[in-house]
Amino acid sequence: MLISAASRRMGRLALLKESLEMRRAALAATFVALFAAPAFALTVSDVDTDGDSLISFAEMAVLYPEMTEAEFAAVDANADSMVDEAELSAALEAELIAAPAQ
Ligand SMILES: [Ca+2]
Ligand SMILES: [Ca+2]
Repeated sequence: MLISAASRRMGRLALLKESLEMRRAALAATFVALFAAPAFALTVSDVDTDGDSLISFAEMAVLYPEMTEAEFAAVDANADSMVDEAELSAALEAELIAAPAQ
């Protein structure tokens, strides 16, 4: 009697653990799908040539020779003349700029 109650509880725990793990795996897959999307694959380090973790207009022009200063200013949300990681990903998301073909 005692043993069967205990083993029933163990079974329920195992089921709970399994469903939690499945949920975690599904969540992880969602994250991968969101952040590994090729459209958002560009990061600051791909564009930054002097290693200050910021993209200047000159650095941006290497990858985007067509970009005007006005377009750069639209990407530079805090108007410090540099594009940081957050501004770059926001610009990619808003399709202000397109990630170059890999
Ligand atoms: Ca730089
Ligand atoms: Ca900025």
